[in-house]
Amino acid sequence: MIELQRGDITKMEVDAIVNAANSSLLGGGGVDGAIHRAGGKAILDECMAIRNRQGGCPTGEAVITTGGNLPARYVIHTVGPVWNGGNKNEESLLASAYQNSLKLATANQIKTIAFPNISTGIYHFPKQKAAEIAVKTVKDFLAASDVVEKVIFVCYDEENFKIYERVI
Ligand code: AR6
Repeated sequence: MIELQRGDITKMEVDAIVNAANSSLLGGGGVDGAIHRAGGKAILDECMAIRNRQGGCPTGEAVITTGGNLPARYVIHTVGPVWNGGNKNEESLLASAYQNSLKLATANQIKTIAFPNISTGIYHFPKQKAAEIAVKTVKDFLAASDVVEKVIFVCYDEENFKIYERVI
């Protein structure tokens, strides 16, 4: 089951929200900044522990932490690709970011999960193409999933919301 919402992902009452992080896991701007601000220090503490253990999170992969003060119990931090013209494997790396987030959700018995529009802000991935990849990857995953039941795409900007309305 797929849903679409316009708004702020930090407010979502779901089992997990996904963060569009960077490989350092130390926080940043955009949705990453909003999640760390709203979720508090517990999230950053766990990110630091993961960093110390495995040296960050490569592009296309995902890690999981507490949701801290958020309504969501967990935050899944994934790293989308920086758009670099389209010949640097950006499309498959974006699909991997969604897939690996969903695999981690499955491993943690997460039933409901909300995604932001990964890579479409500071990382400049073209929004239409990103939405097509996101929706297809999630649909394919849900069709074969018996743990994750609901995926909510949370669009912060109007342009992405309109694109997702058409793509879904
Ligand atoms: N809720 C939902 N979506 C949001 C929110 C929010 N509160 N705030 C922004 N967005 P971006 P990226 C949307 O730039 O492109 C960070 O510095 C925004 O409208 O957050 O993957 C990280 O540390 C856009 O559609 O992430 C990385 O360094 C989408 O979130 C880098 O940015 C993603 O925009 C990652 O860049």
